Amino acid sequence: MHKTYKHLLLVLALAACLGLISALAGQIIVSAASQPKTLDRNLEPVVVTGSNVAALIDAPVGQLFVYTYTGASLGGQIPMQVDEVIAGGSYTAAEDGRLDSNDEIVFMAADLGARLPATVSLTTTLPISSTWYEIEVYDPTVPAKKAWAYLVRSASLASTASGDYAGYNAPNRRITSGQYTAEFTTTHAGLENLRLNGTSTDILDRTKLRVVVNFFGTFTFTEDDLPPTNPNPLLIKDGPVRVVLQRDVQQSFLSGAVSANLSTTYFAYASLLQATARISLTTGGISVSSVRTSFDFDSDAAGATFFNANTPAGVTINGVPDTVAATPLSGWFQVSHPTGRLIQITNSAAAGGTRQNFYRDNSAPESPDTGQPGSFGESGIVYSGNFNSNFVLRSSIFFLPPAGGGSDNTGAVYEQFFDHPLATIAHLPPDFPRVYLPIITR
Ligand SMILES: [Ca+2]
Ligand SMILES: [Ca+2]
Ligand SMILES: [Ca+2]
Ligand SMILES: [Ca+2]
Repeated sequence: MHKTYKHLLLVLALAACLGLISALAGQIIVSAASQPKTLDRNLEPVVVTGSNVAALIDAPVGQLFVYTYTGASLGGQIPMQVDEVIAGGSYTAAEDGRLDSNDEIVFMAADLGARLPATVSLTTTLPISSTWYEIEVYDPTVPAKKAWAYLVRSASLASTASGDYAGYNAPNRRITSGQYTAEFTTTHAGLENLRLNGTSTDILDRTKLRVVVNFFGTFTFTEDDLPPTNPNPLLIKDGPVRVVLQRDVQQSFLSGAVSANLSTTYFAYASLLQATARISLTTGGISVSSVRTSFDFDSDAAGATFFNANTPAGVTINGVPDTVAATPLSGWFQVSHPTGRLIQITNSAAAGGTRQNFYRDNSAPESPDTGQPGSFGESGIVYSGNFNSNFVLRSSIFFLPPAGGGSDNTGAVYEQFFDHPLATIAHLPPDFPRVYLPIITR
């Protein structure tokens, strides 16, 4: 065979071979299946810290966007926000505008999608940096349940996500979402005026506090003894995904012999209100015999059913006393009302001491009474014994639609969610065509 002809054959064979590889590669792109979304926890946020996505550290926060994949094509952006955190752990409206390790990228689990096939290149689809992350989200209680989102950086993209899940009206000190409104009142230090699922019925009298101190007699301090408007809740951020509020209250009693510092961070999401309270008590040797925190509902809550771990069949809130066991401590309670369901979960373990359930359904006033007379399904926790003077209390309230038949008692499910938040794994994925094209064309 002629040498040149042999050479030509070799080139043709090589070309055919390359063509075959390209065709195979093309086929893989077409046929690669995406993994469907199986995660079904839809009321919770996904929180990714800067340290989870280290390759994006120092990116201007306005250049970060989150996309999802529908299972057939790249979906749009989903609502997200970046909340900046300073070294001490406080949220701030003004750090440096750049992602650092403790800043938080937040979006909602309900908005997540399917897994992008490994063969789809985001960098050839979107005008983005070659550094982007696949965020895999899974339910730690059922790890096979997963969903995905894609965190990208771009100097040229604009935010196109629609949706604003929670807002804050500062003059009325009101948190508003489609699922609930709640107000920090000006009449006492706490919450009142709670309305569920867009209805006008206010089912909450107020949140209450009772501190019983022994000092040449027994004194009971209430939420009315705390400053109601000084300070006001400080709005840190009213973003599309969550409202971040901070409230720091300092108050002393008995001419300064007893003082309390209460620093609370609130996150208000569409169907979830989270609070983290740092509590510090200085008692100067004076005995604090008990502290009680509770939610007192009002007569408009009458007819609702109260559940907790000890009361699985429920009792009717109607101002007529019921038997609800004080022990063992239930980590949650649920109130089911025709306007919706509310489930509160509290992790009080860090308080130490003796903790018991408090429940009072009695239209007769207690002594001292605060707010509207009497108690309607008033429920909370009583702290006594040798509890700690410095501790962190974490709590969440889930707001659900009215019960739609079947078993209505779902508090234990949400306690599991509270105890096991959604987990994330951030992958820096190989960008498939960019990896393989150089091998083919070399
Ligand atoms: Ca920071
Ligand atoms: Ca920062
Ligand atoms: Ca009752
Ligand atoms: Ca009351």
